[in-house]
This record gives sequence, structure tokens and C-alpha cells, in this order.
Amino acid sequence: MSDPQPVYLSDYQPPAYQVTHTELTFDLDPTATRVKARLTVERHASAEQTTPLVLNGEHLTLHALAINGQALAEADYQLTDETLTIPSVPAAFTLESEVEISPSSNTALEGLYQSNGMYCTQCEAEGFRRITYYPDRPDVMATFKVTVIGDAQREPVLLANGNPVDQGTLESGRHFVTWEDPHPKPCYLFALVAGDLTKVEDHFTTMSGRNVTLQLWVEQENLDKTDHAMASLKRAMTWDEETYGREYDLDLFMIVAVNDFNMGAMENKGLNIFNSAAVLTHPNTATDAAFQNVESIVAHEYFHNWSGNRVTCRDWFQLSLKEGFTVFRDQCFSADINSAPVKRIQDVSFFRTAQFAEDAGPTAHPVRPDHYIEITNFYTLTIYEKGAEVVRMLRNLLGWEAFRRGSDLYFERFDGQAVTIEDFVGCMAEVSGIDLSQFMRWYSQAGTPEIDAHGEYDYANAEYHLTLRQRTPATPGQPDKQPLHIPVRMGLVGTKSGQDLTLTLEGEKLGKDAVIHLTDDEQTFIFTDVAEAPVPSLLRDFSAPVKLHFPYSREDLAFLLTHDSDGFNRWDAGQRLALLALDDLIAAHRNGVEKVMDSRVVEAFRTLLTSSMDDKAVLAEMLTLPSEAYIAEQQPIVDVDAIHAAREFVRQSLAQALRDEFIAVYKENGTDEAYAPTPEQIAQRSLKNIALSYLMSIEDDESVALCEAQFAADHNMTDVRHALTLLVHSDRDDLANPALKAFGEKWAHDPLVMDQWFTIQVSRPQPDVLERVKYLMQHPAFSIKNPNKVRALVGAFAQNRVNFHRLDGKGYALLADVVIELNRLNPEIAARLITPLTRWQRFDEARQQLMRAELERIKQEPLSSNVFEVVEKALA
Ligand code: 0A1
Ligand code: ZN
Repeated sequence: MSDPQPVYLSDYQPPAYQVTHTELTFDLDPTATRVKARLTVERHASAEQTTPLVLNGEHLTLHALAINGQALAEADYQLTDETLTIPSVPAAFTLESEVEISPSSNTALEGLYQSNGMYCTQCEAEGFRRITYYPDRPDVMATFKVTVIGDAQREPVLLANGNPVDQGTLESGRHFVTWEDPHPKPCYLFALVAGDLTKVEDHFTTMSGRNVTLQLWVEQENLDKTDHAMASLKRAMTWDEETYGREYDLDLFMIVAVNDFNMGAMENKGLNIFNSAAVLTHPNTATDAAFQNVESIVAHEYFHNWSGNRVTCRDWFQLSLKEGFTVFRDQCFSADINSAPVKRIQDVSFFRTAQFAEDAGPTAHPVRPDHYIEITNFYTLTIYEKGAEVVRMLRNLLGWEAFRRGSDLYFERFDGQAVTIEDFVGCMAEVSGIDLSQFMRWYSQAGTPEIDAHGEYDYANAEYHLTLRQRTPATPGQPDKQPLHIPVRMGLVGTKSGQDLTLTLEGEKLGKDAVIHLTDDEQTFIFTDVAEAPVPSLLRDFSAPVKLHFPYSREDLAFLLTHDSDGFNRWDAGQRLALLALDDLIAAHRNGVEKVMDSRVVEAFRTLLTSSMDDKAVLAEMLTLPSEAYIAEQQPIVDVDAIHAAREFVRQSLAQALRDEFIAVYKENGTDEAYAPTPEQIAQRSLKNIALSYLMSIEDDESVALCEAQFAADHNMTDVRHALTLLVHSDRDDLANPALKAFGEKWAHDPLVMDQWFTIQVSRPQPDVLERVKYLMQHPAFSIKNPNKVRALVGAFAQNRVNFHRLDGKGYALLADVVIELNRLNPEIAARLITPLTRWQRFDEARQQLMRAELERIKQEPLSSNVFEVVEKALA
């Protein structure tokens, strides 16, 4: 067998044949579902008459094939494992086919599969080719009419895209429903669901007064977990009308929850399919974070109805066209609904940890890649989150008003079409008159740009000279980088007044907060009329996805922490201050020297805890230390043990020095109100729980008592889970074991809660974790075929830095074993699971050897193209 080969963007050709209308009939059966397709096909005017028709198809058994009603003989077509080719076809014709597929043996969860006995589909990116022979590419758009036939007892509910237009009963206890979707769509947006489901129903009146029926379909036992998703959907529909002028375009909008799903959710036209973890919530089973996650995913999928469905991608290289824009839209929605600064802090904090690591590793790729082997490997943080940062920069460059006009133009001009990133950015350039040609490099250049900044205050002339130098490190296949257009939002904070000073640049007054444009390799900005020595506040609100280096002293940072007018940068100053202290402690740990706590950090925290900061949600973020993963990102070579020890030392030192303050914060923020996922309550709970974390780091009697009481009070999952985590992660098994047991028994029936139970125990720092993972993989609540379980147990273990990176290599070996098994069952999940091993360059020599050895061992297997691509890059 030869190695899988890449596809190149530069090879793109428009389709020679269009399908304008697609009729499908599914006769459902677990092992032998029959799919009849009737396609209306037209040759493109520019295509040669002799161009063969090539359709994609995988894991299909062909039973019949006809053109314009004439059955084809075997000599009339060619079949391979991946294609069906008909060498000679008319200019316009009807193609009929009948194939057989086996949903119950589909463990890859792409195409038509079964989850808990119910049928569902996942067609993005290339799953439709596992359902029928078809030109499976997003620039082929057709109207669909779909008939689903199932057993009336086992599958009383039969759903597909669009509106139901017919239904009836058939012989042998079977029945059918026919659905029609009037909006032409690519086949990746096709969906079908069949099973024994129950619905909750609600209504929404659109801005033009149309009534839309909203349905959320779940298994009976989950009926009490749908309120929040439904409320979120209605908020999202309103927000998209008010913010983007976008109205929903069908009479029915359905969401279905399924237990087995590779990703979070899928925006199929009118029939969104969700991972149950991304839609079901109840105060007793889901945390605040889960509630917020559901709100943003429901919104994300809904927003795709315009950014993705009405206007879709020409090819999969353009994936960020729909994903970057839609993530940006859902981020703004969540910011508007909840706390905007906290949303930004959380998003950036995640981004700088995870996307920066991706950009620095062997799988680094541009927001628009120019080649791939397996497209499912490209549903990445770069395409989604960096793509969103790039759209955010556009919004900031144009201003909201012009950006909105650009968005209107884009939706109007390209409605019903499959387009490119140039089309989107072109609309933005057209409405604003701004030249975005250099800006386009953000889409083609991989890697995280770094800005080295330094500044000097010239007392004599009252000037501040700010020099910015940019460089983007080489990434695989891209050794040389060009300068990018980087918008740097900034202020100069006067050290005497503590206020933002007016910025005057080349005689022009820019106000107190302005964007300067770094477009060359190096530029010096001279600010005049600067009356007092300032500390610069740079990259406010994280105005560009870059690493910024400025030689701030700890005094500068302590100053910005209290005086910066930009909430994001106040938080970031605290993070930088903590990182400097952590750096010293990491060095001390490595050199075997006694660790000493930086009193400036203690005093900064004391100020935070005692000042009456009214935004509790931001305060909770400011009290949160950089994660071990983020600290690791800053180190040239990651020393997992030193990082863990240093961070623990800071936690304990802060807890000891500020114990009374933490207890006061804990007590002030308890509440007996009924649980609600409101911003106010969430803020209180975060603050209370962060205080409890510090207190539990010293494990004195009073702290332990508070923690046990919070666990026992059983008020809501946020508080229970937090307390349980602290008990399980403490050094006291007499606290950990009874709590884990009680929780595990109480929730044995609830798969989503059991996922949390798995994660909590395999994330603890104690050395028994590897054995625990192995033991829990045999637990009745675990299944390697369920992606949520794999993520909760094995994925979470691989994030447990001290245990995964054990020096005996057993953590790596365990991950590799699971990857090898999943490579056969679910290649998409297998390929994602390898990620931590691909980061081997970041570690010491001994660990590098061990990680590489496991990658080599995986490479010996007969690999799926998914795993092949990742391993190949990781070892290159
Ligand atoms: N388009 C979905 C994400 C998604 C992508 C691929 C999937 O299966 C391979 C499933 C979902 C979104 O952005 O939400
Ligand atoms: Zn999406």
C-alpha cells in the first residue's frame, strides 16, 4: 500500500458536473440500510463533452445504477474503494443508484451511524461519501428531498433537513416521513436522525414576523436538561437579527442530542446535531463552565445558518471562512450576554496556551492551509480560533460600522454560493476603501509573530520613543516569513497621574487609547507632548494574535495591574508579574536552592483581595495563576516537575500569607439562592471557589472543613465538582476516596457526570494516576468507542503534566496503545489524541527519546490517513 497523498489548494478546479437536485430514500436497518439516490446532474458549460463523471463513495455496496432510467452494465462504469467513474454521460441527466451500508458497524462516526440505538449522521467534511455515491465537495449545491423509512416502534421519530412534507405507514410495521429542503446546500450539511426521541418545543417570531417552531430532541431521561439550550437558542436568534441583521429562513429549527459524536456539534441545515455534552445541562449535573459552553455552541451552530450554510466554502482550504467568522460571532455573542472582559480573558488565555503551542509544533499550518492529507485533521485551533482573531482584527481595522456593511455585502453578494476567503476580505476592503493586501498574509503565513518592543522616555523633549520589531519564526514548509500588518492597540499610562496620557503621533492627536500599525520589520513611533514618564500598555484587549516582549520591571507590572484603563491588560500585567516570580522559582527548583516568594506578588494579591473591585468575575480571573501549560509555553525547555513545584509553592505561599483574606472572600460569596447561570451568580461562585482552591493548598483543618461542607451541601454541580476536585487532588486519601466513591455511586446512571468523575481523578498530581487510568478503562461506564469517554479519561490524563510525562515513559506508552486501538475504530479521534506526543521537541532529551519511540511504534502499524499525517509530521 502506498502512503496517502496530499491535496493542494493550487490544484483546485471547479466541478465539471453540478447536482442541482438530490432525492434520497433511506430504508433503515442496523446492518443493511438501503440508500436510493436520484440525482439531477448537469455538465458545466465549460467542461469537455468527454469529461467522465467521477463520484466519491467509500464503504458502500453498490446494488444498482442507472442513467435516465437505463440500467448500466458493469462495463459502463469503474469502481474503486473511493470512487465511481462513469466515462461517458450526457450533458444533463438523472443518475439513480442504490447502495447498502451498515450503520451499526460504523465506529468512525462519519456518515450514517448508530448511537445508543438511534440513527444519526455526520457528513462534514467528507462523510456523505459513506452514504451514497456523490460529488462530495462543498461547491456542489443541490436542493434535497429525503424520505426516511424506519420501524414504527424502534424509530417513531424520523428527521431530516428542511420541512416535513409527507408521512405515512407501510407494511410490516414500518413508516416513513418525507422532508424537503428548499435551500440548495452542499452535501456536508445533509442530516438524518431516526430513533425513539422526545421533544421540547418552543417558538420564535422573527424580525419580519414569521413564526418559527423550535424543537429540541432528546432521549426521554434527558427531558429535564433542555431549558438552557432552548433559552440560548432564542437569545442567539435575537442577537443575530439585532447585530448582523440575519433572520432565520425555514419554518422549523431542530436540535438533536446524541451521545456518540466526534466533535461538539454540527450545523446541518435546519437540523443541528449536538454532542449531548454540548447541549444538555441541569444545575445538578452541569457546571457553570458547561452552561456557558452550551450557550456558545448553540449560538455557534445557529450562526452558521448564514456564515457557513447560506454562504458556504468553495473548498475545504477555505474552512476558516466559515469557522473563523462564526467563532468570532459566537465570541461576541457570549461577551454581550455575559461579562465581556472575562470572556476575552478566558478566550485569550486558552488561545495563548493551546493555539500558540500548535503554531510552534510540527503540525503548524496557516489559517488557510495550502495542502492537507486528511481534512478532518484541520479542524484545529488555528482554523477556528486564530481564524476568529484574524476576523476580529478586521473588525478593529474597519470599525464595527464598516465591518457590518462588509458583512451585509458579503451575505448579499454571495447568498447561495460557495466562496473563498478572498471574497470575504474583498467585501471588507470594498466597503472601507482600506488596502488589505498585506493583511492577507495572516491567512497564508503560519506561526505566531513575536514583537520585541522597547521604549524610552526623553525628558528633555517630552517624547516617548516606542520601537517595535516583528519576526515570525520558521514553521514546517515555511522557512522565510514576511512582515505582517499588526494592529497594536495601546496607551501610555502616566506614572505620576496614573492616567492614560493623550497620544500625539507625528503631530496628530490620537486620543488616549489608539491603534498603531506595525507593517514593517521594525518601526519607531515617536509620541510628542508626553508630559510625564509613562509605562506603555501594549496590545490592549489582545489586539493581535502575537507574542509581545517588553522589558517590563516588576514595578511597572504592579503599576499597570492597578492603573491600566484596559481591563484585559490589567489582568495580563498580573499574569506577567506572576510569570516573572515563577521563572525565579523554577530556576531555584532546578538548582536545588531554597525557594523564596516574591513579596511584590503577595502585595499585589493583597491589594486585589482587599480593594472593593466591583467586577467579581474579573477579580476571580486576576487571582488565577497562569496554568502549568501556559507557564510551560514560556520556557525554552519544559521542566514539568519544576513548573509544578514552583506553581504549588506560589499557591501555598499566597494562601499562607493571605489566609484570612481568602476566608473572608469565601464567606462573603456563598449564596443560598436557587442556582441560575447568571453572570452575577457565576462571578460569585468563581470567586468563592478560587478562594477555596488557595485555602485547600495548605489543607489546614478549617479549609478542609469548608471544602467538605461545600461538597456535602450538594447545592449545584459547580460547587460540588470544585470541592470534589480539591478533595481528590489533596494529599489526603482519607478525604479523596470517600468523596469519589459517593459521587461515583450517586451518578453512575448519568454518562455526562461520569465523564467528570473520570476527569477529576486522572487529573490529580499524585503518582497513582497511571494505574487509575488503566483500571478505569475497564470501568463499566467507560467505552473506547465513545469519544466523550476517551476525552474524559485518556485525553484528560494526557493533560496531566506530571503524570503523563513520567520519566519511565509509561504515560506515553499508554497513550500510544490507545491511539493504536482507536486508529482502527475512530481515526479522527485517534489523530487528535496523539497531539501531546507531537510536542516532543519542547522537552528534555530523555523525554524526547521516549516520546519519539512511541511515535515510531505507532508508525509501524497499518495507519489511517488521519494518524499517518500527524505521525509523519511529528517525526519529520
Ligand atoms: N462544523 C462544526 C464542527 C464539526 C466538524 C467536523 C465534524 O465531524 C468531522 C463535526 C463537527 C462546527 O464548527 O461546529
Ligand atoms: Zn463551526
